[in-house]
Amino acid sequence: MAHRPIDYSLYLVTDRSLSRGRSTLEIVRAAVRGGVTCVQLREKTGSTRGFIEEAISVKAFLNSCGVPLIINDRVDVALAVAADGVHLGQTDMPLAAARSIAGTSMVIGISAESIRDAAEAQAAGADYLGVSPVFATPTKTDTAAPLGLAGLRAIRDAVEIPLVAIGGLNRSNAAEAIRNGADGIAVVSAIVAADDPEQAARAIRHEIDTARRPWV
Ligand code: TZP
Ligand code: MG
Repeated sequence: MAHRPIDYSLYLVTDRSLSRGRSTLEIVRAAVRGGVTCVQLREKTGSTRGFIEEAISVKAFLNSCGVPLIINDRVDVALAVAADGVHLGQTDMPLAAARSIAGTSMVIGISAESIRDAAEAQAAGADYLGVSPVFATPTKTDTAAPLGLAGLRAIRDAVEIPLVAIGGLNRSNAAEAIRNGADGIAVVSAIVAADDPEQAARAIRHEIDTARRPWV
């Protein structure tokens, strides 16, 4: 795919409702200081215009530090702000339709809840998968049953494209997700709702780095 390589290793997914009154930009800035390498803007409520305005301001900051911006659900918003990518679930716009609109320079990530989802998405040209949910989480309620580490490993063995583990990930389980085949750890509440999002990101970053360098 004709886009620059993305470091998925610590992937922040925003959630205004969990931010405890802090702005999304504030959370994103702190998280990037703590070592987040990729940011997905996820706005489930509010206006399209508000989403675009927020995306523009977050993107201006992320561009200044070389961190990519992915937009959740909305191919139109991703295109409007020239985001690096869009993330689509199993009931969002089909991958083929998104690709036909967005072209090959846009990263397209797909949520996979099974080996079948994962294999189909890879065959249809997904750039990466969000493997979901690895652990139980109160943050998203319309999910399938948790895959567990064995489910993550089974998807790892079935596809070659980058996998980002999502659902209940935090500093105590990030390393085992990496050791079971995840290329990245996607986090909502463990960073967004933390007392200190920068420190929370740094602690998860440390776990990921240690798991990737088992000889250290
Ligand atoms: N997709 C699958 S699980 C999930 C999303 C957006 C929520 C993950 O949130 P948390 O707080 O990191 O468990
Ligand atoms: Mg979606």
